Amino acid sequence: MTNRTEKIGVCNLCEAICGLRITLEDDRVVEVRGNPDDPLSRGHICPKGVSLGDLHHDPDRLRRPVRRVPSTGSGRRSTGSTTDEAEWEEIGWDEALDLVADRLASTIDRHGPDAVGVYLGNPNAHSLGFATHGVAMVKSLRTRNRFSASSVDQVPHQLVAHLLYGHQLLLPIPDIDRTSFFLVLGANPMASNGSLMTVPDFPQRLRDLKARGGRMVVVDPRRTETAKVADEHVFVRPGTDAVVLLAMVRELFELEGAVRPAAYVDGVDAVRTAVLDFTPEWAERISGVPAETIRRLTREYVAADGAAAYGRLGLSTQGFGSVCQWAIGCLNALTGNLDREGGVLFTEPAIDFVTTGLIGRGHHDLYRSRVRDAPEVGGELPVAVLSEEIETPGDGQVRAMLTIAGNPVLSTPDGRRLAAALDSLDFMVAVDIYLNETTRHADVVLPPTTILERDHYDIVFHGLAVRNTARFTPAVVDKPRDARHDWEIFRDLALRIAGRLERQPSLKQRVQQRLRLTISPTFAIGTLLRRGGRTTITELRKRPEGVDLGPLRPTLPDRLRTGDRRIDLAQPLLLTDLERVRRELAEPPEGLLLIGRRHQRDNNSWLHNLDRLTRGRQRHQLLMHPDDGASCGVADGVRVRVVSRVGSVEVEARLSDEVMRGVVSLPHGYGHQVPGTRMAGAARVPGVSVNDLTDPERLDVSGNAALNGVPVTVTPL
Ligand SMILES: Nc1nc2c(c(=O)[nH]1)N[C@H]1C(S)=C(S)[C@@H](COP(=O)(O)OP(=O)(O)OC[C@H]3O[C@@H](n4cnc5c(=O)[nH]c(N)nc54)[C@H](O)[C@@H]3O)O[C@H]1N2
Ligand SMILES: Nc1nc2c(c(=O)[nH]1)N[C@H]1C(S)=C(S)[C@@H](COP(=O)(O)OP(=O)(O)OC[C@H]3O[C@@H](n4cnc5c(=O)[nH]c(N)nc54)[C@H](O)[C@@H]3O)O[C@H]1N2
Ligand code: SF4
Ligand SMILES: [Mo]
Repeated sequence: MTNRTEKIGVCNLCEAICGLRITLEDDRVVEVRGNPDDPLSRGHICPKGVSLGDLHHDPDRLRRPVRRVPSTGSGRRSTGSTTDEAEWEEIGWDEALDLVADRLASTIDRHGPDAVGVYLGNPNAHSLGFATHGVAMVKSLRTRNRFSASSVDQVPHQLVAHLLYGHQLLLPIPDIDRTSFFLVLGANPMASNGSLMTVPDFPQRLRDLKARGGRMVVVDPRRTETAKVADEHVFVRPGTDAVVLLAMVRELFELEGAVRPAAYVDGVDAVRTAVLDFTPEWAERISGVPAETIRRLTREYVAADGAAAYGRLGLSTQGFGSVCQWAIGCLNALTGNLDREGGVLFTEPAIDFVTTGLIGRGHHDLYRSRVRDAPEVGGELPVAVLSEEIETPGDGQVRAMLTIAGNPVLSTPDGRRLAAALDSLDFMVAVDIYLNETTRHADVVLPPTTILERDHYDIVFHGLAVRNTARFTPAVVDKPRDARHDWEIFRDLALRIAGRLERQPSLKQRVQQRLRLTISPTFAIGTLLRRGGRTTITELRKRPEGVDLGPLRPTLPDRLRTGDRRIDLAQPLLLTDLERVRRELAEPPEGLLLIGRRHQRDNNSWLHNLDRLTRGRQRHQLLMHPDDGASCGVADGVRVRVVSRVGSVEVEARLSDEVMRGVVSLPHGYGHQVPGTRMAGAARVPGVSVNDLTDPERLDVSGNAALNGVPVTVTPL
C-alpha cells in the first residue's frame, strides 16, 4: 500500500519564494500546490513551482559525482578527447573531492590564488547552503578572479545602493500593496514573478492596486505580458531610458512643490544642474517617448498619493544601467517617495543581512581586472572579461575554473568564445546538477541535492520582499544516503583545499574555519534569528507556513549605512557618467536593436529539460515588427540570420507589432543543440543562444554587460 502524505514546502526557483503544499506517495512527489496559509505568497504558484516534483525525479539530474574519462596523456588538453565526445564515469564523493582539492590547491601553489577563477550562477542566491558555507569557501580561495551572474543582471542596483544608501543590498522596494502610481521600466513581473522586489502573486496585487484607483505605467520596447495589463504602456528605444529618466528628474525642478526631499538628502542642487540639458525634447528624439508623455508622467507621478518608480533587468542590462538606477533613486528621493508608505521602502527582515554584516556593504574599484583594467564591484569583476582572463597568458592568468550553479556559456556575452576558453583551461570543476552547455567542459561535476531534499530559509529574498515575513522549511523528502547537500560540498572542499595548500593559514585560522564550516545551515539560521530578535527557529518550526512580521515601514535615516546616515545624490561616478550619456546618446541609435525576453515557463537556461514546462514547444523565435520585416524582406515564419559584431545565429522570425519598430527580441537561455550534454528534454527545444550575439565589449560603468540594445542585422535565409 502506498503511503500518502502532505507536506509544506517552498519553491526556490525564482525570487517570489512561494510557499507550497506537496503531496507525496511514499517518496514520489505527486502534486505541488500553492499554500494559501503562507502570509507572503498567499497560495500563489506558477507552472514552474508545479514542476518541482519533475525536477526532483528528473532522470537526467546528476546524483553522484562524475569525472570526464581520462584517456592517454596526463594534462587535461592532452587527453585527446574533445568536449564534444567526452565520456563520463561516476566516482565516489571522497575520490571526487580529493581530486578537485588536489588540482585547485596545486594550481594555487604553482601560479598563485588568482589562477583559480570562480563563476557563481543565479541559483546560489536561492540556496541557504551557499549563503552559510559557499561564500566562506569561495573567500578562502583568496582569488580576485571572482565572477558571477550579477554582472549580467543587477550590479547597477548594487553599485547605486552602495553609493546612495551605504549598502549594496539596501534596495528600496516598491510598496506595491499601498502605492497609487507604479512606474515600471524594463521589468516584466507578469512573466518573471518580480525581481529585486519579491512579490509572489503579482497579478492579484496589481488587481488590488487598480481596485484602489491606482495606476501602473510600463515603459518597455515590447508590449509585454505586464504592459498588456497596465493602464498605460509606453514604447522606448532600447538603451535610451537614461535620457527619459533624466528628463523626468529635470521636469521635477520645473514643477511647483515637486521637489520635497527628506532632511537627510544632500546634493539636490548638484542634481538640478547636472540634468539641466536633458530636456524632454532631447529625450523624445533619442528614445521615441514623446516629450509630452514625459511631462505628463512626471506630473502624474508627483501628484500621486504615494508613487513608486521601479526599473529592473531591462534597465540594468544596458549601456547606462547605473545612470538609470541612479535617476530612479533621484526621482523617488527628490519627491519624498523614498521611505514612505505607498512609495519605496526598505525591508526589516528577521535575518538582516544589512545590519549583521552577513553580506558586505560593498565597494568599488579596489582593484581591477588584469587584461582590460575593469574595476571590481563588491569583490567581483565583470563576467564579460572572463574569457580574456583565461585566454591571455601572463601572471594572474586564470588556469583553473570553479563554477557553482552557473551556465555562463549560455548566460554571458559571447558564450561561444567562453566555451572555447573553458576548453583551454588546465582544470575545471562544476558544482551543478546537470551536464549542460557549461558543465560539459568540466573535468569533474559535483552534484548537490535540490530544494525538496534540503532545509530552506530564504536569507536573501525575505530581505527584498514587499512585506516582512519569515519562514523556515524543513526538507520535504530525505536525501539519499550517498547524496550531498551543497553546504557539505563547500565544507569538504574548503577544508581539503586548506589542508593541501603549502602556504597554510595559521592554526588558529584553521580552527576557526573548521568551526564555521562544520556548523549546519539550519543551526546557523537559529543563531541568526535569535540575533535578529523578531522570531525564533522554534516558532518557525511550529508555523512552517511562515510568520507575518507586518508591512514595510519607514526606517530612515537610521537604516542608512552611509557614514553620516545621509544620502548624497551628487555621486561623482554617476555625474561623470552623464558625460558618456551626452556623447553616446547624442543621436538616436540606428538600425535594429536586439533585446531579450523571458517566458513564464522558463527559468534562465536550466528548466528546459522538463517536458511539463516546455510541452515540447519552441518559444525562441525572433520577434520583429512587420514594418521591419517588410524592409528586411523577412516574412512571418521564415528562417533568418541575425548578425552582430561578435557572432551570428539562425532562427525563425515571427512578425509582431508587440515589439517596437527597430527592435527585435530573442529569449536568452536557449542554445541546447551542442553535443556532449545530458539533457534529453532540453535537446527537444534547442533554440539558439542570444548570447552568441551579445558583446562583451559593451559594459555599463558598473561593469554590467549591456545585453539589451545590441545592434544587429537580420537577413532572410
Ligand atoms: N542575453 C541575456 N543574457 C542573460 C539574461 C538576459 O536577460 N539576457 N539574464 C541574465 C540573468 S538575470 C541571470 S540571473 C543569468 C543567469 O546565469 P547563470 O546563473 O549562469 O545561468 P542559469 O541558467 O541560471 O544556470 C543555473 C545553473 O545552475 C544549475 N543548478 C540549478 N539548481 C542548482 C542547485 O540547486 N545547485 C547547484 N549547484 N546548481 C544548480 C543548473 O543546472 C545550471 O547549470 O543569466 C543572465 N544572462
Ligand atoms: N519565468 C521566468 N521568471 C524569471 C526568470 C526567467 O528566466 N523566467 N529569471 C529570473 C531572473 S534571474 C531575473 S533577474 C528576473 C528578471 O525579472 P524582470 O526584470 O522582471 O524580467 P525580464 O523579463 O527580463 O524583463 C526585462 C524587460 O526589459 C525590457 N527591456 C529590454 N531592454 C530594455 C530597455 O532598454 N529599456 C526598457 N525600458 N526595457 C527594456 C524587456 O522587453 C523586458 O520586458 O526574472 C526572474 N524570474
Ligand atoms: S513564482 Fe517563482 S517561487 Fe513561485 S512557484 Fe513560480 S517559480 Fe516558484
Ligand atoms: Mo537574474
